[in-house]
Amino acid sequence: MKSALIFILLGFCFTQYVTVQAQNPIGLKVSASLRGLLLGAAVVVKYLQPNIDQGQYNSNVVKNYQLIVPGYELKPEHIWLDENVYNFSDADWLLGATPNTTGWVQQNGMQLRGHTLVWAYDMRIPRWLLDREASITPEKAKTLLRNYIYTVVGRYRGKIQWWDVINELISNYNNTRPFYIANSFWYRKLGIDYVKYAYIFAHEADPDAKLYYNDFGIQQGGFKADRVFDLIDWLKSENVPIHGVGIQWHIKVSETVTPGDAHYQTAQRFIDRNLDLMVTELDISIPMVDSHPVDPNDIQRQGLAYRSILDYVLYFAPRTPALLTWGFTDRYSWIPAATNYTQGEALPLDANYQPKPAYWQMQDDLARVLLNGIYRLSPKSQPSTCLGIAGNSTRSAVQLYTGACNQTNQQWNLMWLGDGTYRFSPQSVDSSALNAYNVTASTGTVRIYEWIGSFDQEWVISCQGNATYRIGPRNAWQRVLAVDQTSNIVIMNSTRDERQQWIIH
Ligand code: 9MR
Repeated sequence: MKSALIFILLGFCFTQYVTVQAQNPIGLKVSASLRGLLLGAAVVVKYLQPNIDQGQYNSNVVKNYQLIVPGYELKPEHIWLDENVYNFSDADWLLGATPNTTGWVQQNGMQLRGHTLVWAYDMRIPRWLLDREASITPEKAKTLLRNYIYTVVGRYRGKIQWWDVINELISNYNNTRPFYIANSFWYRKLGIDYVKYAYIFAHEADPDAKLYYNDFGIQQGGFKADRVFDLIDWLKSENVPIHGVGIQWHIKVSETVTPGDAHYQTAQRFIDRNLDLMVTELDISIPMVDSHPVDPNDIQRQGLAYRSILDYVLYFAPRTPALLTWGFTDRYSWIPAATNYTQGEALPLDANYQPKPAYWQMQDDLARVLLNGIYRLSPKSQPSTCLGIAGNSTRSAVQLYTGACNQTNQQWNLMWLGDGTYRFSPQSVDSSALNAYNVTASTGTVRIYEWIGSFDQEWVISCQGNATYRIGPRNAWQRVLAVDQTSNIVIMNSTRDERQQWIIH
């Protein structure tokens, strides 16, 4: 029985072997928020209107996400109609037109990611600007860029927490320009320095906004990613304000992601440069024929792929504040048309808004990672020890024991609380529960305390992708249960050290 249980538990952690059954779709955002993760999706503003698909588009956004990115409505091609002429109607509907007014975003408790101030391709630069190219001096071009960024970022100052300042700058082809950037109006007028100017202007317009560089095809490292690293190193050496990188993640179902692989290494390289990292445009395409998957098993594989990317995001917390998919329902996705209908069904909800395995896998990964039962908890750094309590009182201290851990004070009754958190009660004093103290102090402590259902007694468990788990207090998600250098049990900031990884067995 016990070994069967362990097998199941390891299965939950080694995602390749898991098939998750349909459950109650509690909504992804509840469980994501407990982990401090913002789950988001690209939306089309006009579909948020209540009459579209009987309100299903709108209600599914509200139920599952805390963050949206307008797929089109904040781009220069949509907003910038002429010099000093702007179309803010959609953006105002989302955010409110003036500092004191709100829009759909605030009214629904959402946050918004701005995409994008500059898209480096001529195809995405307003036509009127290209038409006047011959008569625009470099100085005038710089003024135009400044005015645009000041106007757009300034209008929504304090309402847009993250901006893609530059999107898709690095060309996929060799060329003679610095960092192999794409040719564009801005490059022809201002050279590579326009990139610097864009970040500086955005920072001046909203000093609190986090400024991102966003691109595709860089998640696994390689030539293009190396050029992005070069670009970032240059920007940093010039003291340009850049805070994060958006990796788009438009991938095929055949791309697998496992801890330690090139995807993880690439993420670490960004984080080593003191940048935040977001998955900004995830979709996972399935090969299609006649509007059906070529291989029906791909729908399950896609679920596991979604889960593995969520694992990767959770692994790098708190440097990974958000994961966004590019759309959320197969009803509206750019993939079929962009691939001549050879790829499709790339998102977590199907064309009728029904959850797919991708949805269940994410919900399962975010919410319920372990079954109720009696467990031992061993830190990975000291696997032959286990967590136990030092006395029989309901307020006993917690410490590590060495040995087989067969005593009831060395085993924990793990209970799912139904909302993404768990209670840990020592078997010997089952009326009490593991309780965190001073969770926000530099070092918090733990002991057991009578179970009263307070947030200090509720714990979020995340799989670390290698059969170990991170255990964090509900009310301080960026902090974790850990063993310190002198083997005390403490609460500290997450570093992913082995002292913070728990084998739950
Ligand atoms: O999905 C977007 C589509 O509606 C727009 O017409 C198009 C051009 O603005 O952009 C699409 O979104 C792209 C995103 O802005 C950047 N990465 C690739 C996305 C898919 O093409």
